[in-house]
Amino acid sequence: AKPKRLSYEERGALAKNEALKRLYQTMVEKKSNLSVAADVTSATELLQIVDKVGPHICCLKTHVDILDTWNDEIAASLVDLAQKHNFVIFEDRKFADIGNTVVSQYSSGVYKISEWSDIVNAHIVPGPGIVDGLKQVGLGKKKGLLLLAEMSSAGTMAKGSYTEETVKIAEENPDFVIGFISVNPNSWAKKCKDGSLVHMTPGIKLQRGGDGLGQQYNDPKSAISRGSDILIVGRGVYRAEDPKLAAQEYQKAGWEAYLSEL
Ligand code: 5IU
Repeated sequence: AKPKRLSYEERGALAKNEALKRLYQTMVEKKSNLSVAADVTSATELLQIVDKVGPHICCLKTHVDILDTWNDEIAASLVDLAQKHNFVIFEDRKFADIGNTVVSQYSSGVYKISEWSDIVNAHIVPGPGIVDGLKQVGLGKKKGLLLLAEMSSAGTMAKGSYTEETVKIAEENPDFVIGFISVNPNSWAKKCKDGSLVHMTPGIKLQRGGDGLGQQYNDPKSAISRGSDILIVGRGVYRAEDPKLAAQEYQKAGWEAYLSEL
């Protein structure tokens, strides 16, 4: 039999980062390990969808650079919705530059991501300096960083020793790195001694398959059994006829899969 997993409560108690503690707490309070990727291009539609799915998610994943418009008011509305429905905001920015550049990309520009998002993510292609740069901006603001250990797309080069290197960098930065973007963490994360680190997994859909552009879908139950903690669902929710109902369905599927692992 598979060894039992630590509960989200237990993981939260081990967490060394404020944003990570908050994330686990939200999951427990709402009985949700669902993150919705609301990848619509209309800012108005984004706010409408988030208000509908808000009660069912622990985390909202955004791609702010696909929106047709952006201003401080939209940022404030997202933060209001996060408070209203109790979820954290993860901007899927995938930083990939040298430390000095990501400092500005994270804090400045049109989007000022560090002002409204709780979590961001980064590739480790540049080496650990990217974490140092992002940490300089985010640590004092109680933010957290996910490292891209794996990707869900076909032919991804994030595998093998590259994936394992993310564990090393994460464990060297326990105050700021809160976990990974993972697809099959049970196959590599045993080397990770820090049991608090979270695995968030994109490419989730109740109907498996792909999208013709490289995306590969896995269903909630098998993703959780492969070691995932949080399921990221985009089109499965926002393209559904009733996004609220779909979010509810994914919430239930993800939570039942989690309970069956304990
Ligand atoms: N996303 C992936 N795969 C990855 C990473 C991010 O799909 O490896 I890192 C993002 C892209 C999109 C969402 O915002 O997750 C998945 O959306 P769909 O469920 O619509 O495929």
